[in-house]
Amino acid sequence: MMSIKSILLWRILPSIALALACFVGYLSQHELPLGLFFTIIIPASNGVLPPQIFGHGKMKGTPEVPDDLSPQPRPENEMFLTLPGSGDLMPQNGVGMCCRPTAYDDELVYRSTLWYLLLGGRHIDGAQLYLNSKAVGRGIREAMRRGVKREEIFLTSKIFPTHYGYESTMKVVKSELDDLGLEYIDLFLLHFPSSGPLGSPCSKEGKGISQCRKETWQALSELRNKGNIRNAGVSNFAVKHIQELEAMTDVAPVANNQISFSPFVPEKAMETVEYCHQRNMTVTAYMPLGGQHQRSLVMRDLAGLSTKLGKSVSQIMLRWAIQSGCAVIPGTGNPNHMKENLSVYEIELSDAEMKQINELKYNAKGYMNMDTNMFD
Ligand SMILES: NC(=O)c1ccc[n+]([C@@H]2O[C@H](COP(=O)([O-])OP(=O)(O)OC[C@H]3O[C@@H](n4cnc5c(N)ncnc54)[C@H](OP(=O)(O)O)[C@@H]3O)[C@@H](O)[C@H]2O)c1
Ligand SMILES: *[C@@H]1O[C@H](CO)[C@@H](O)[C@H](O)[C@H]1NC(C)=O
Ligand SMILES: CC(=O)N[C@H]1CO[C@H](CO)[C@@H](O)[C@@H]1O
Repeated sequence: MMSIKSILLWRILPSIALALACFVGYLSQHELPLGLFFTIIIPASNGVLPPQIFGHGKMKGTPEVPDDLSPQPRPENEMFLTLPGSGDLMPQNGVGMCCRPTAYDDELVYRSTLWYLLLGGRHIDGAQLYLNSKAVGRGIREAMRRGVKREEIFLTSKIFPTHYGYESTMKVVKSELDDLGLEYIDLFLLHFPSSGPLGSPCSKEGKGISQCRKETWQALSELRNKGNIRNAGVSNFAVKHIQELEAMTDVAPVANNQISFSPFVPEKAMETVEYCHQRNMTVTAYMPLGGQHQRSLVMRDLAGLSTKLGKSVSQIMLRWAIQSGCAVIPGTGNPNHMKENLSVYEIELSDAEMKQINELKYNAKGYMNMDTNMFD
């Protein structure tokens, strides 16, 4: 008879190793293994069955959109940022399409997109990495069928660094357009400065990451001239990465940098935002409440202001980012949260209140900093 120890050693451990090996093998055969990883891990770690494995349309969180719901008026006092080059207007208040379980169930993504547009929102933040562009596109097209104008919608997508390279960028933008079922994308970003140890079609030709970013930018500039995308931008870029692109000739201006921004980001990220503003680039702030550690402190320290204004701390922080000259893209699949988040156009913080928030500089310890120099 085998002992428990030897069963564990000879039967169970090898099975686990085999399962892991199959999983890793499966991931590496897939178009965007990292994206697939998130679509499985994010629902699983929230105790939800991953739709990529167990099927879409089973998750709760976003109710069906009534057939007779027509477009509601856009929010009053809506604010916009002007993109350099095209002069396009980007609504400062958007919705994000990643990183929560409901962002990986295609049926819920379809509903969230449709809810958001019918409730009057117009700025949607997507990406190749989120693997949900087909569902976002279905939602947009259904909203258009119900009367929302395409020209009013501002849609962002992003190319992941594992796809950097001239030819590959051409393919990714085409495949995003096919998935979305749209004629053009409003803003297309380089998602990160680098893929770290993971390669790209460009790096496999022996080129360095800086060269690969430039070739990707060249391709985006040409796609912009052809009208496939209306603006080109970057995400998580530090000043030095932006300057490389600014030094190129006959290419698109850098229209946007999407980075993590709150009063708690390190000095380097603050400087990046200042630099972008000086250069008239627009900035989109994600994680405006900081990381988990800052979030609890901010809740405590802004409780008074929250009571005084009759608005939640989250709303105050979204408004802080807007009044700091940035766009925000809070993620939610819940129509009630969408309404709350869109209502930040109703608040206005005084100079003294803005100053009070700017001064909430907790130490950035434990801060998850995706913005700068991640891998270089
Ligand atoms: N470029 C990049 O590298 C990068 C990185 C991270 C994120 N992003 C973008 O930024 C977006 C936002 O990401 P984030 O990290 O800042 O996350 P977040 O939007 O701050 O957090 C989303 C969470 O907040 C909840 N929520 C939303 N509205 C709410 C409300 N009114 N009341 C209570 N809870 C509410 C959502 O749950 P419910 O669904 O239940 O509402 C969800 O769990 C992403 O979707 C993505 O588009 C970009
Ligand atoms: C930014 O815009 C302002 C106002 O339109 C203009 O005066 C300034 O020259 C621009 N700066 C750059 C760096 O383009
Ligand atoms: C009221 C409000 O502003 N709610 C949410 C808006 O979106 C953020 C996500 O960035 C949530 O955390 C807030 O609770």
